[in-house]
Amino acid sequence: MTSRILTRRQMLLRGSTALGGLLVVGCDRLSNSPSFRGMLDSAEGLSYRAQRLLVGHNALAREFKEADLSPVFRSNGTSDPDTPGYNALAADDFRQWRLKIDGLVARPLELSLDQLRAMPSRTQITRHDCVEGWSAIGQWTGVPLSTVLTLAALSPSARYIVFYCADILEVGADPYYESIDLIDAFHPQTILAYDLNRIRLPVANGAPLRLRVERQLGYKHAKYVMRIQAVQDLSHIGGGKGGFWEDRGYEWYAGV
Ligand SMILES: Nc1nc2c(c(=O)[nH]1)N[C@H]1C(S)=C(S)[C@@H](COP(=O)(O)O)O[C@H]1N2
Ligand SMILES: [Mo]
Repeated sequence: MTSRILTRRQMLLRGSTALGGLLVVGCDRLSNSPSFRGMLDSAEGLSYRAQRLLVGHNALAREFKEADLSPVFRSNGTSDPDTPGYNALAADDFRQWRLKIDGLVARPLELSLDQLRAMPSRTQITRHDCVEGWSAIGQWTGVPLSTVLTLAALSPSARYIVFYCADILEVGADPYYESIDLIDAFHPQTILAYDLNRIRLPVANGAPLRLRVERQLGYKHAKYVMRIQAVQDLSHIGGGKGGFWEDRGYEWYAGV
């Protein structure tokens, strides 16, 4: 388990003090954005505001010990995207897979799994809470999302991070997608995970890469992530509510 202090120290060692600056700027920008203000004034904004007030921007989700690990980490939602494109990538152990990072960034990126694995990693044992009423404790290893976003150099106008997935959950629908704000995007426990319980992420749990955003409910944790896009607002993406389930009525900010 990497402590927050160690993460900070690692950042300093790497001389990426720009990251801290980016975070502060991100929060300032966010609170001045008209769409963000609008959301805060809505009913949903009430729980978002309460959560942010009570928990604070950088409060950590609880971390557990190895002894607490669930014997099995079940799969939910899509357990295999099973599209021709995904199957071809999986057949080759995702060697041809590339994570695209684009949108409001100065430096669009395409990263292989090996490149992601070569970056500084974070490991955390956390509890996953699904809105359907089950929980599981798992150990996740991956790259902090902040590292990837810093590499891509977010533009000043970026306010949300969108995750596009490989799976289609409903016939005729767009692929699964999700989004988070910059506060969660730069939170130390928000990682792009490639290992679960010390082994490569199984297809059932989102291979080759899935989001962990530990202070929110299960449906925010996008599996099978193919592309990450920085945007200014969410209204033109999918059904306009910021996620596959949000477009079907779930809350966008799903605090645990
Ligand atoms: N791409 C994608 N991501 C997804 C889903 C999905 O169906 N497709 N289901 C969500 C829901 S509701 C939950 S609870 C978790 C389940 O993660 P698991 O399969 O590792 O248990 O993934 C979330 N992310
Ligand atoms: Mo879920």
